[in-house]
Amino acid sequence: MTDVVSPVSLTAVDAPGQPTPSPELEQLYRGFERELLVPLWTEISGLMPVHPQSKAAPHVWRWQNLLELADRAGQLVPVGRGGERRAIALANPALGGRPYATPTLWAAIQYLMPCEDAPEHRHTQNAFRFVVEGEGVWTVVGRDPVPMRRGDFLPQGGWIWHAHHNAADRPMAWIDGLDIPFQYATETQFFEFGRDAISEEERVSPDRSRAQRLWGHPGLRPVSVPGPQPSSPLLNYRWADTDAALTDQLDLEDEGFPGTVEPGHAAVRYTNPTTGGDVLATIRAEMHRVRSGTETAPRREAGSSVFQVFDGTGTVTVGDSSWRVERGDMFVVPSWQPLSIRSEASASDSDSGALDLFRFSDTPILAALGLDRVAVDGG
Ligand code: GTQ
Ligand code: FE2
Repeated sequence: MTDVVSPVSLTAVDAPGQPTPSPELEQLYRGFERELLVPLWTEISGLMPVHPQSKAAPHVWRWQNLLELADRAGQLVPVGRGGERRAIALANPALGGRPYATPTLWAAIQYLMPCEDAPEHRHTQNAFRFVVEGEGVWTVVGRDPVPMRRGDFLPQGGWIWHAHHNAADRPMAWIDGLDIPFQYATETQFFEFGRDAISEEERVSPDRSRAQRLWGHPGLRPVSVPGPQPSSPLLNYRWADTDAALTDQLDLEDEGFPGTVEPGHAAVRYTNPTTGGDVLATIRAEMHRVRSGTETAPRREAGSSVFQVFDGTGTVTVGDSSWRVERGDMFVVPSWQPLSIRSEASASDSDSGALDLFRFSDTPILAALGLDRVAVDGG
């Protein structure tokens, strides 16, 4: 028989809201410990803070460093059955060394060498890929080869078979987002290995996925497919469409028509065409464009986000941290920490000179439970 050790040690303290210390009170607290009981009055500020106090820290990861280490892993670490993916996770410095960008979200850089395959598997974790540079990889999702190119967003709902295949003669990197920490906390994960190799006909590299041909026409859905689906059946959202939507939003603003989040700040959200809601059941994904010279109003949201700079340069402030960021850099915004973005013009920027930011968050989980909240300073 092992003794159960009480995880908390209670000490009577003379403080506002606390009972007056006395030998009897100490006796009571030893009784609580013996019976594995914890009173609310000693714990309330930690358990029920007036607003979220995230354990996660704001942090930035530099794309050049991620890429260099991923490339070195490409030389040293094979991809195959068991390890499954050459994916390297962003570990938030305040989350105890766990491979978690935030308490709910996994973010990783994934890397495939020329002609390499990552084997097929499926899992309950919802996932997506986002491509900041390069092309040449096809992800085979449920046997549909889906091209991955700069600016493309590729959602992949839980329990769908997937494998990746680099058809090019160059390595390719991209980022993955998954709800791994959330499913770890809720203990809801299932995983299954698929085929060790994809078939020759899945190795073809069509310009458009079958999903895109069926679902990729704005405002139109195939009549044959009934009902709402929990995650998007459209497997790739192409940069050309996202870019056009943002450009139109800012042009409309110039013409005096509303549509931007705030002056000089356009944003679009990737949606599930069967519901009009979030693209994945647990992950929200958006693209933001901040005009050069614009600074966004500090904004707090319940729940956490991860960003990747897609284009341009700027300065990002999250709580007490502030960083100058450029293409590929990734950063974390913990729950309820204020975020503000300043876009800078720079000679190396693309035509618009704007700062484009890809963002993903755990908002759909919160929204389903009525826990989503936003506060805009000065708003
Ligand atoms: O590409 O299938 O970053 O299963 C983590 C888990 C990527 C993937 C990750 C995965 C994948
Ligand atoms: Fe996977």
